[in-house]
Amino acid sequence: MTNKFSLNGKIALVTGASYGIGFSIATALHEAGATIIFNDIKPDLVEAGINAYRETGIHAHGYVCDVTDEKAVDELIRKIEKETGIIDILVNNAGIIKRIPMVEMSAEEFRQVIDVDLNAPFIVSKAVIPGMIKKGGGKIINICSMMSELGRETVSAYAAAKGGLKMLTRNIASEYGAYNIQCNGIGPGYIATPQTAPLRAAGHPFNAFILSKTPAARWGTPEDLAGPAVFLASEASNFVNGHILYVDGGILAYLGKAPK
Ligand code: NAP
Ligand code: GCO
Repeated sequence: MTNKFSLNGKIALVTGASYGIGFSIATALHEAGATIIFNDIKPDLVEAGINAYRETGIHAHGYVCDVTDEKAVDELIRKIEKETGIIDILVNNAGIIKRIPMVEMSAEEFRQVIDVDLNAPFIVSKAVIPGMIKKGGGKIINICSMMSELGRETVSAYAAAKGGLKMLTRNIASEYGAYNIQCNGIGPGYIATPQTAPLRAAGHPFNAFILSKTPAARWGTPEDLAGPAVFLASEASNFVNGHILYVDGGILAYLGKAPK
């Protein structure tokens, strides 16, 4: 049974993975046997990422690439296919959030979030799928969110993007399942990374709020996503397609801690 979770001989691209959730997922995929490729938008972060991977014993291939730039993404995928090989596993992890009340958010700010969190997974998946078809199959994992299911104040663009990403996941599963490509999502709960650092600042009311909404009464860690990512990247999930696996400590199942 453990062999079903092996990624030996597989090539994995994790976008936006110089740190945070992407770094943790890439590390887990490596530990399962995969060759790790990642990109980031800033050269210094790619360099820092390569060094951080090296410190954990991982020889990761790092590239500077803005995932919203279709030409740059196409060039990156062709370069990877030439230098390393056809990608078996794609994790669309790169993402941004802007926390602004909707009526105060400009259309440009809205577009920027949609561009990174929804358009980019389309662009990167579109570039990678032909190679997967040629190779006889592949795995695409889209990093969704609680906001694929729920809304809250100030995150209209992010929720719209992550809701759309849930349906893009299902559509890729529908359109390319016949080519032995499985496309699923991981929906993290509230995870302690730089993206949520403002919400976890000392005394921020959101911190107590999330603890009251999470049965586990803790923030998630990037490492909590490692096992689910290996499962969805491996042959253990070959008949799982179009599924969003929520890794949220039970938030979506829980009304919240009743006041005493
Ligand atoms: P993070 O700490 O903000 O890291 C995001 C990563 O994406 C960074 O490496 C960032 O690079 C990269 N990135 C942003 N825009 C990019 C672009 N245009 N091209 C290439 N790379 C780009 O976020 P995180 O918390 O690790 O989240 C990772 C993913 O999980 C995101 O999709 C996020 O929406 C999702 N998620 C997070 C949580 C959470 O609680 N943290 C929960 C659910 C879902 P730079 O630093 O150079 O910008
Ligand atoms: C927020 C948070 C969330 C998390 C995550 C939850 O402002 O509510 O940033 O959006 O990042 O997406 O799953």
